[in-house]
Amino acid sequence: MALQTSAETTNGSTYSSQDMQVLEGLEPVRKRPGMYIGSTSLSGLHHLVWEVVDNSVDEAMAGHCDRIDVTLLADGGCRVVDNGRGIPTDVNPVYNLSGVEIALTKLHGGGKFGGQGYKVSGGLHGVGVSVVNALSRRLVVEVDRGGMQHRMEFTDGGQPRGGLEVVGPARGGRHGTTVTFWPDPRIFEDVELRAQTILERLQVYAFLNAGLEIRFVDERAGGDSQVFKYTGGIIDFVRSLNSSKDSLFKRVGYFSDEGEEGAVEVAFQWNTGYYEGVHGYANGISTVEGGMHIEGFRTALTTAVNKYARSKALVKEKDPNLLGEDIREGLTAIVSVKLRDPQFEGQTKAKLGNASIRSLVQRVTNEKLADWLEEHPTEARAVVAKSLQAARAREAAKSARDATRRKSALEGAGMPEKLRDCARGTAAADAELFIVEGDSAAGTAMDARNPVTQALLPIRGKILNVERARMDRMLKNTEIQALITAIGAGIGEEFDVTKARYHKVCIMADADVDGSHIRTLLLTFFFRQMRALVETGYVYICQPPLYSTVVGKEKVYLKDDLAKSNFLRDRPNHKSEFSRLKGLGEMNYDDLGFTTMDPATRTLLQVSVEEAAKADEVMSVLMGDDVEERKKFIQHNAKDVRFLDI
Ligand code: 0RA
Repeated sequence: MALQTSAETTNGSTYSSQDMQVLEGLEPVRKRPGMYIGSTSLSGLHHLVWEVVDNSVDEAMAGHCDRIDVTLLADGGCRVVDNGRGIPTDVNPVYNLSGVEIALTKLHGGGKFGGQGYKVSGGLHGVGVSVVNALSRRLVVEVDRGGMQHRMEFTDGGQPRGGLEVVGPARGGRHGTTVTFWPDPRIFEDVELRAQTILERLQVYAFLNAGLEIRFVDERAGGDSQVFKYTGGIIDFVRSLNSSKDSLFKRVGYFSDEGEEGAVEVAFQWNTGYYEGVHGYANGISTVEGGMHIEGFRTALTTAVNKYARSKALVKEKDPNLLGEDIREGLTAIVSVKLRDPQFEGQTKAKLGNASIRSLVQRVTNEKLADWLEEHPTEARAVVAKSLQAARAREAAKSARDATRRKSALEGAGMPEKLRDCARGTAAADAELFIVEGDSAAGTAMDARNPVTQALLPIRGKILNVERARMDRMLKNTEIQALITAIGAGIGEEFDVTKARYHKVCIMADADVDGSHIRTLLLTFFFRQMRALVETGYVYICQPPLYSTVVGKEKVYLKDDLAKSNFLRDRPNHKSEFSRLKGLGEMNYDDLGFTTMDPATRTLLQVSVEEAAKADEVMSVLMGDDVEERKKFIQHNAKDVRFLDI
C-alpha cells in the first residue's frame, strides 16, 4: 500500500528531500510497464525520454534552469543534462534515503507538489524518473549541487550499484542534474530511439518556454545536431507555423495573464488560408483533443471580435453576428495554460477537463484581446474583413445548397441543361463525369465518350477571368451550380458522398494557363465544398497527351516528356516534328477517346487531399485581390508546373 507523508511543503524556495512523497518500489513498473508508459512499443520507448526531459523542463518552468542538453549516445544510451537546482542529495530522515535515491527508486518519488510552482509535467507523463530507471538496463544519475558532484548508478531495472557518492567538486561550479539511461531490451521491442521524434518534441518544449535553450546531439552514425532557443516563445511558434503561408499581417498578437486557477498565454496570427489551427497546451503537454482552455479561448474570441466590429460599425446594427467559424478561418494560435492538477480526458487523454481554466482563459481573452484589437486597428480591421468574407462565403454556400435542394424538390431529378448524362440505368460505381473546358473540346468529347457510362459537363473557361473566383461568387456561378446538381450529393457540411451520382469525376482541361486555372478552381471547389469526394478518391484529372508527331501517315500522341524521349530512344531515325498540343480541341474524337477517355487506354490521375489542399492555397493567392502577392507567387512558383503552365 501507498505510504504517504503529509502534503506539507516547505515555504519559499528551500525544497529538500523532506518534501518528496514516497509511495512504493519499482517492481510494479517492470511487471506492467504499459500502465506507466502506455506501451512497450516505440511510443513507450520515447516516453522514457519525455519523462526525463519533462523533469528538466519543470525546473526551467520554475525558473531554475535555462539550458537542457539531450544526447543520443553511440552505444544506444540517452543523456539529459540540465542546469537546474539538482535533485536533492540530503538524506530524508523518515526513509533514511537520499533525495536522489528516492527520486530514482520509489514510484512518484520525484514529485514536486503543493506550495509554489506547478507540477507541470502532469498527465500521461509525470510518472517520475523512477519509471525510467525501472525500465532501463542501466542508469547513471549525476547531480551537481551544493558545490559537489554526486553520482549514483543503477542496473537491471533500478538495482543500485552502491550508494550516492560524492565524486568531486561540482564541475565548473555548476548545478544541475544529468540522467543517462540505456532502455532495457527485455522490456522494449525496439530500443533504438528516433532522432526525428525527439527533435520535434524538443522544439515544442523550446517554443513553450521562451529563452530555454535545448540542444540535441545524435552521436550515432550519421546523426546530426540542433539547437532550439526561442526568445519569443509561443510568438515564434505561431510565426513558424505560419511561415509557409501568407499571413494576413506581419505582427503576431500576444497576451498572457495569471489567476487563481493558473496561468494562460496566447499567441495568434491569421493567414490568408481557410484552416483553423488553434493548438492547445496544458503544462507543456499537447492537448490535440482540445478541452476547456480551447473552449474558453474560442468563446471569448468570438465575443471580442464581434464587439469590436460593431463598435467600429464594421458590422451594421441590423446584420447578424459573425460566427466563431468565420472568425477562426485562417487563424493560427497557441493557447498555453499552466495549472495545478491538470485533468486529461478523452480518447487519447489529450483533452483538458479542468472547468476552472475555461473561465480563466475566457476572462483573460475577453479583456486582453479587446485591448489588442483597439491598439492594432490595421490588423483588427483585416481580421474583421476576412471574417466578413468567410461569413459571405458561408451564406452563399447555404443559399446554393437551398437552391439546389429546392430545384431537386421541384423538378424531381431535374438535371442541368448543359449536362450530357450517361445512360439512366448505369450504377454510380460505373458512372463517370467528365468536366470539360471549352466548347470545341466538349464537341470532340461528345463524340469520343461512351454514352452508357460517361457523362459530360461542358464548362466555359472564361468565367474565371471575369470573376475573381472567391468561394461566394463561385457558388453563384451557373456552371458550378450545374456541377453541384449533376453530382447530386449536396455541398458543404451536408455533402453526402454516398449520394454521388458518379464515382469518377474527371477534370478535363487544356494544358495551358486557362486550363490550369480551371483545374485549380475546380480542385479548390471540391476541396472546400465536397471534401469527401476527394477523400474517397472520386476526383481525377485527365492526362491528355502533350505532344503529337507523325509516323508514316499516322498521328501518334505522346503523354509527356518522358514518353517523348522514350519514343525517340526507340526510333532514333524519326524525322517528323513534334507539335505541342495546346488544346483538347486539336485532337480528333478517336484520338481524344483513345488517349484520354477510354478506360482501357487512358491515363487518369487520382487527386489526393493534399493536392486539393495545395490548389486551395494556390487559389487564395492566384485569385486574391493582392496583385503584388500574386506576382510574387507566380515568379516564385514558376518552376512548379503542377498548377501553372507559364
Ligand atoms: C525534487 C526536488 C527538487 C528538484 C528536483 C526534484 C529535480 C528533479 C530533476 C530531474 C531532472 N532534473 C531535475 N531537476 C530537479 C527541488 C530542489 C531544490 O529545492 O533545491
